[in-house]
Amino acid sequence: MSNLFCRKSDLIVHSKTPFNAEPPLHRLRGRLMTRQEDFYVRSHGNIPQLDERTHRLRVTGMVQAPLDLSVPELRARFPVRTVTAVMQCAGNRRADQQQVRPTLGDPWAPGAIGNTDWTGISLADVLEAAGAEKDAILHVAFDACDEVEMPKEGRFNYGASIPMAKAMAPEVLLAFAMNGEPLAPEHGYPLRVVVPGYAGVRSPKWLSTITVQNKPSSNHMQARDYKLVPADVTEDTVDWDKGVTIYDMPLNSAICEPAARAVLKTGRTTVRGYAIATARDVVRVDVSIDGGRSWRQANLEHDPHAPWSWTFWSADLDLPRGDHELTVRAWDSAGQTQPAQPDDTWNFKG
Ligand SMILES: Nc1nc2c(c(=O)[nH]1)N[C@H]1C(S)=C(S)[C@@H](COP(=O)(O)O)O[C@H]1N2
Ligand SMILES: [Mo]
Repeated sequence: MSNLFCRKSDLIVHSKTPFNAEPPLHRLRGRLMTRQEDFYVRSHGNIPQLDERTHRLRVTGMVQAPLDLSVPELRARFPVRTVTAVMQCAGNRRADQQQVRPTLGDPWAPGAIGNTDWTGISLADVLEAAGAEKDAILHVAFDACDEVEMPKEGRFNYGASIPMAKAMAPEVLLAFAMNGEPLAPEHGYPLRVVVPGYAGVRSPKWLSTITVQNKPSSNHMQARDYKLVPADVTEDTVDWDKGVTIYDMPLNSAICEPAARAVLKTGRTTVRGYAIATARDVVRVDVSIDGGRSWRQANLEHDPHAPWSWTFWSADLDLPRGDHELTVRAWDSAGQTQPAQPDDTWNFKG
């Protein structure tokens, strides 16, 4: 663990056990490809210390030929590929919702997100080799090595699932490297799932088992958490079976610079941030200096070869003397934009 605190010493730590931390926003916005040491960490349990030579991945369930392979065996047997993609926690920017009303969960600023080159093998290739049934109504469940402990549920291994249609998509990886470096222990060494476009919760780290099955994972993370509920539902009244499972993440954008409540010189200021539209493209970003009464367009920076990557935006603004409320909103390629008021998306889970 001491190595972890050295590597991640520059992050804003929300909790030490389990370890949850995010980078300062100016560093996050400093590079299109987030460095591993700047990459947020979201963990629900311990950080297992595993060895890629002894760690095994099992593929089971509705498959003709179950597999049991080490990471070197996976690497040798399947084509290795790299996908540039954002990983984002479903709780990213929760601190903004908490300004509306309190919620459960850590107060993530806009730093629970990162963009990197993930290198690994396609989940689709592994499912193919196992002779998996591929009906679109099926689900692919993942189990991990870390142990989560909760007051009511007790101790259990982290797990989640994704629908078969997404599992067969070429961008979904079993990854062993970030930006060409082996995964750090806190990011899932030696093997993790990466589901571009989906909330981070569906991308288990320290992957041990893949199960093809006819229903979503029954793991707490899938069945009793990470679901979208309306604003009138509370911790006491929530019916998790009625919540909508968070898979694809919504359109989002954030201001990284200047920092909130910054005191600036009068005159020209460059405002910078990121925007994401997951499966769609960000086509426009608007910035306002009067809390959303008037808008002007920002410049966009996006790698056209990396559809799962984020979009960086910037705008040079002339700020007269006085207080200014800076606001940003992104537009996606379907012409949709973000809600005008933070209250519109508030829920007790944040
Ligand atoms: N095994 C395991 N996988 C996990 C988690 C976890 O706690 N345990 N957290 C998930 C959540 S909620 C997120 S947002 C991402 C965070 O990945 P990172 O820590 O590499 O940034 O991992 C996901 N995969
Ligand atoms: Mo998350």
